[in-house]
Amino acid sequence: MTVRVVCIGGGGHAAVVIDSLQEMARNSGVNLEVAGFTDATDKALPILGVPCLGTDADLRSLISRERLTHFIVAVGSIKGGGNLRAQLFSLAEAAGLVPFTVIHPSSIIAGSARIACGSVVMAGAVIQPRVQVGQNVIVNTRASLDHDCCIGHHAHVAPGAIVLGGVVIDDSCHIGAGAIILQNVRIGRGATIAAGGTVVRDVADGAVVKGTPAR
Ligand code: JB2
Repeated sequence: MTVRVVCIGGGGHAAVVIDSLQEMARNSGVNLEVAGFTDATDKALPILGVPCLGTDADLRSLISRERLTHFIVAVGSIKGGGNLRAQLFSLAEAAGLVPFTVIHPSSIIAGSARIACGSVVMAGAVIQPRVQVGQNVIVNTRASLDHDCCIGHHAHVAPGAIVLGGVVIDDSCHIGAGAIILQNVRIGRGATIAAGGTVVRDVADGAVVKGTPAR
């Protein structure tokens, strides 16, 4: 079977997702084709040779016309508590597509870790034993998740973030670039940790914290 993936979104994050898909296609043995992407406008320029197929409203007709089988949400922004990424995930599933999981070949993932469908693990990321990653999560470039972490659906762990053992990150959180989350801390649903922050204690649902220690 040929996997024909459409990316939902056509900005900077989509470029990184498409590059990772192209690396997978070259290295994974999966019969994988990146068919194109949808964007807010159907006039977007190609990304890394991959064409804009239209807008999300075109998805149902694109499935038969482009023989699409799978999708990946390729909008990175989670402004508004992660709703856009969650909404796009539901929309593409409702159209009849299956979420595809993107694993860059240069990432390191322990055999006992579990990555749910529709998530992306970017170049250089490290995921240690017994970690659980939910659906539609971004584990971005060189982020690391140590043993026994649990990452909720639609969360984004930005480049270079370091999440120590036993941390729980609830749905739709944003862990900023270079942030450090100390072991066994719980980050509440929809919380944002600013880039470079160091989290030493639990963070409430929806809170925005920054600095060292983050507050
Ligand atoms: O509803 C939508 C929609 N809304 C915006 N459907 C679809 N299919 N696409 C949508 N978009 C598109 O997302 C915009 O037209 C635009 O092409 C793209 C957003 O691009 P931008 O480069 O502004 O952001 P991004 O989400 O791709 O990347 C952000 O997040 C990444 C994790 C940036 O902050 C990056 O620097 C960051 N690495």
